[in-house]
Amino acid sequence: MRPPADAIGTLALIVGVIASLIFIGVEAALVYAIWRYRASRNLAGQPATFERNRRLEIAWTAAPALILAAVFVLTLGTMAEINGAGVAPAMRIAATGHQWWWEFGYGGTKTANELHVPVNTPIDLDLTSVDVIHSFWVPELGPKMDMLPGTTNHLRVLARRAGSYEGQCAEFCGVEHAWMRIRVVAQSQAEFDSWLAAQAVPAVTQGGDGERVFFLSNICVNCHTVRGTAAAGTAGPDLTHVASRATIGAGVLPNDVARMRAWLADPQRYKPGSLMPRVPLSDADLDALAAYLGALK
Ligand code: HEC
Ligand SMILES: [Cu+2]
Repeated sequence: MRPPADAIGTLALIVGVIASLIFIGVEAALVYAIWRYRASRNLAGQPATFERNRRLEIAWTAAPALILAAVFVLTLGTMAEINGAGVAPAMRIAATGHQWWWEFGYGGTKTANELHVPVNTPIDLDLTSVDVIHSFWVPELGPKMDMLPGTTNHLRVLARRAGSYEGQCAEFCGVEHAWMRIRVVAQSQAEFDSWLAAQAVPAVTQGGDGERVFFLSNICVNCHTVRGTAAAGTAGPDLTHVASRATIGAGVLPNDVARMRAWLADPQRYKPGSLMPRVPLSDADLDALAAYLGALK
């Protein structure tokens, strides 16, 4: 199957051409009428009036009806195609909206904000939300679809070429809606397999200062999971391999140790209203914590 976005693009092109032809026809008739019946031609008397021109009325009722019927049939075909057209998905990925980040589940392996997919492979995303209505939209991959609390919607996506694709929550979902970006990384099947295998591995215990701070007073671990450790919170993104992601906070900062430290020092500075509170920590603790998270590759 071709990418759903291509099917939508073709339909948009056809409708655009039809609309352009109508526009040109109407404008041409208008210009002609202005010229033909201009005042300087000084035609005598009242202009002719037309009442009950049956042929004309049938024509201007039937023509739009036929055009719309054609567009309707094409739209039904496109809808069937973007839903998969009977092609079974090669893979299902759970995608859950949170205020204001994305959770992706590959079986038991959870990750956040960065969706990895094998290239040229039909994939169904099972979309839901844990809080308000979000909407998953990566324009180059497929249509947008709402994520509703309590139900699961299915969205077919397919990436034709390897590379990264940008997306965005498309349903206003609160103050940080604008910083709810999606990054999709499409990879060859082999690259994808090794990425997923690496994500599935639990974190190794580092035993350093940063790890101690992370578990301190049960603050971070109350909200975050690091698989392989006692940290099992679910209010925030899974951090098991947080350093493997390109950005922090659903796109708000590029991901490196310096920016990680800045984020931890005050998430509210970068994402005001974000559901991660500012945790007061000493400079030394921040350094150690950023180094710990930076090693969670
Ligand atoms: C009350 C729950 C809560 C606490 C406590 C908390 N966080 Fe968070 N954290 C979140 C949420 C929610 C997000 C997502 C913020 C967003 O992107 O809008 C987040 C995001 C993050 C991110 C970015 C993850 C990503 O994928 O971009 C890191 C790193 C992080 N937290 C580390 C920590 C550390 C370290 C602590 C302890 C000092 C901590 N958090 C305490 C809820 C919490
Ligand atoms: Cu949203």
